[in-house]
Amino acid sequence: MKILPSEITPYTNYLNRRKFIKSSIATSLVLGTSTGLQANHASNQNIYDNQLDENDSLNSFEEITTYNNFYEFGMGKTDPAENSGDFKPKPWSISLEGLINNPQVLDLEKLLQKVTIEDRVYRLRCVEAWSMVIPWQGFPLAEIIKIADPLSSAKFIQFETVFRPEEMPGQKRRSLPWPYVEGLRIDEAMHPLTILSTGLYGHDLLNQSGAPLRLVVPWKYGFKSIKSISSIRFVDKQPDATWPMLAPSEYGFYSNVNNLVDHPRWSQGTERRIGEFKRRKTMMYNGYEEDVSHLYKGMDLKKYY
Ligand SMILES: Nc1nc2c(c(=O)[nH]1)N[C@H]1C(S)=C(S)[C@@H](COP(=O)(O)O)O[C@H]1N2
Ligand SMILES: [Mo]
Repeated sequence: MKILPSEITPYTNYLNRRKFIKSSIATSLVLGTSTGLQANHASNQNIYDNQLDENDSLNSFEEITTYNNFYEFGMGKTDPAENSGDFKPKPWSISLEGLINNPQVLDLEKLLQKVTIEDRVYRLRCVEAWSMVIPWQGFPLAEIIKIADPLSSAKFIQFETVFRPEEMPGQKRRSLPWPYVEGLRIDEAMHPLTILSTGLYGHDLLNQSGAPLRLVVPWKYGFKSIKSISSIRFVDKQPDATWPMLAPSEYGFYSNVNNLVDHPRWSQGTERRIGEFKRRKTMMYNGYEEDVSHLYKGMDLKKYY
């Protein structure tokens, strides 16, 4: 696949281009590519972007797919792009487990025929204080929760990444306890901003971005957005999550973007947008305060970081 250098697309151009290609069904934003992998991306016309503004230029496909965190492929930012060539995201299944009425193993291809893939342009803010703006394709996590049909005792969801050391060279080392796990409270998981992503820029996710299915929770630090998900388990207690387990004083379960609560070793007040030189001020809840602050009403955000 070839990506043109002209893909540092300003946000407004992206919108105009979207209008321009409105009539096409399988939309590819990367003009001139047709990999046949895009059948799932018959996106609907509503781009969810209401919290972005004209200062939010899209990061390029190149930036989004060469500067990554995905420790299963190594700890450096370019490792995921360089070391993920052997990973096989097809075929894929996701098991639904735990406190639900419909435990089952979902075939991803079949699941994607049942859901509507939408465009969601979101900011992604890493706990390391860099950020990007990414045009995702995906569907609300709530869709899978409906299929699972949780019992009333299910209060949290735990996600797990696949464990395949033969395909994921980083898993041969103990840089993290494998498999990578993450969790959400069930109301956070049901929130309409929370999506499972299958692609970006109209392309299926590349391996380094979490193919074939990864979580995106735009108001939380990046490590919540767990990649290459193989199971979704409904539980009654707050589940383990990889980074909070490793270093609980540095990474909390909630990990909401909060410019007022610093990481013990650095400030969370500003961030570096990839591709920019000058630092930006970090916004509360990454700019999604209007949408999500009600979820945390009355909670001490210094305690529940
Ligand atoms: N399975 C898994 N998921 C993961 C990670 C990881 O190491 N393994 N890294 C997380 C971190 S720290 C961030 S910031 C985001 C980065 O997503 P991106 O590479 O698509 O920008 O993925 C998250 N999801
Ligand atoms: Mo991160």
